[in-house]
Formats: sequence, C-alpha cells, structure tokens
Amino acid sequence: MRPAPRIAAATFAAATVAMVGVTGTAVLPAASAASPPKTITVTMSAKTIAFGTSSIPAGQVVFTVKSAKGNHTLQLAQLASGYTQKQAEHDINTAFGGDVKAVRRVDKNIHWLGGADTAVGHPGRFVAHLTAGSYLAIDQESNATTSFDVVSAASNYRTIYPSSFVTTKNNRFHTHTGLALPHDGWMKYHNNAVEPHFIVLNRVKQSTTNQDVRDYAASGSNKQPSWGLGESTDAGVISPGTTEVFRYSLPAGKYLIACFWPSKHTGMPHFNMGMWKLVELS
Ligand SMILES: [Cu+2]
Repeated sequence: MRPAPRIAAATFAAATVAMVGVTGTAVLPAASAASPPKTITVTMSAKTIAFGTSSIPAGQVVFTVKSAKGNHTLQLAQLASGYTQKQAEHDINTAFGGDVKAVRRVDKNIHWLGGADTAVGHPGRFVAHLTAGSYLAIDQESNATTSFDVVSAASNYRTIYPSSFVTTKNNRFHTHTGLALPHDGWMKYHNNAVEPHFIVLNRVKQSTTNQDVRDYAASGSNKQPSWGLGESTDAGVISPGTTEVFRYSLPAGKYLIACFWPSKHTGMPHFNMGMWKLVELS
C-alpha cells in the first residue's frame, strides 16, 4: 500500500521531517457527571501495531500513538462488508498511482476515521468515535496492518473542547477561526465534502505567499519547494461525514494546510486542485 502521507511526504515534506509531535494534556471541562474518555495506547514499531488493551470501547476514544522506533502514522479504517483487506491494499496502491476507478472503489468501500503521526518521544493523539464492529489499524509508513473489534456500547463521555475547527466543503479547507490558529491545541476536523480528505500541517517560510503555493501546485513538482520547512504533522484520512479531533503542538509560524488525497475525477492529489490554505499558528 502506498498511503496518503507518503504521498504528502514525497510531494512536500522531506522524509527526514523534524516532526515536533505532541505534548500536553487533554482540555477537559472541570466538572462533569460523565467519565473521561477511555485512552488507548498504541505502540508502533517497524512491523507491528500493538494495542495496550484487547478491550476497545465504543463511543469517544482517545488514542495515544507511540513509536518504539522510527516514524509512523496510525490510520483507522473500516471496510464495507464484502470488501477485503487484500482488495483494499490493491486499490489504495493503484489509487495513489492516479487510477480513478480505484480511487472510486476506495472512496466507496473504506470508511476512514483519521489517525495521528508519531516519532520516538513524540506521541500523537487523536479522538475517534467508534461503534461496534471490526476495524483496521494501518501504519501508513510501513503498511503494517492489524485488525481489532469494538464490542461494547457507547458510554456517556465528557467532551474534549477543540480550540480550532476545520471543515472541507467543496474540497476546500475552511478554518472557522479565520487564518489564525493556536500553535498548540485540539483541532476538530470535520469532512463535509463528498470525498475523503486528510490534513497535513507543514511549516513554511514566513515570506510564503498564496502565489508561491499556487505556482508550486500548478508545476506538479514532487520536489520540496524552496519555501517549505521541516516541521509538520498530519491527522490521517477521514471519510465524508466523519469528524476527528486531534492534538497537535507545533512551533508558532506560518503553515500550509494541505490534502493530498487523489481526486475521484482526475486521480490528481487534491492539493494540486487547490485544496490548501496558508494559516498562521501563534
Ligand atoms: Cu482532499
């Protein structure tokens, strides 16, 4: 499988990205009758994805993603019944090669629930809303895949209050706090478009203009642009109608938000079709 963030990495950020990762604690309301959301620790290494528990509850679940070695990106997904893991892997590979029919099969048969990237000492965190059923956990860097089942009923959990909110209507990013976002916090990311989208935040030079990004996107280049900097984070892919809340902590500065999911119309990454936005993290 040649998954989304590898494309993002190849397209934009170098593989040696100095990922800053995630620190800090959940922003939870002080008093509530509801219990804190269950936190599941997932440890990723070269070929394995290990869950800290065999009992993953339904409802709102916080995933803390740790790396035992190297850089990894956890992605949660559910397959439509009758669509096998083998088909999924095949289709994802060809989808990222620009095969529009494969993109459409992937979009139709895989429900993406988001994820988080991690490096040693830099755990990633995100919140997924799970219902009873079977799930796949995929490492987008190594293609390691494991499955898990969610069996219990949803509970009454406390809300995690995000400090920023991003949506994707018409394959464009909409930041609901203007172009200024906190450099550290929980971001609520909702896909209200008709194709899957992911979100990469990649730092850029302060002097970077919309025209610089437009020119780069139009060039179709796979090389790192001169205005690109190393710090980045990504939150995996989410399907239409899906919401993910993910924790990020990055140095303040100018960032490019971008999606590199292949278009179901052209096979081209959404980025090259205008799915990006320059924002200021402070
Ligand atoms: Cu997209």
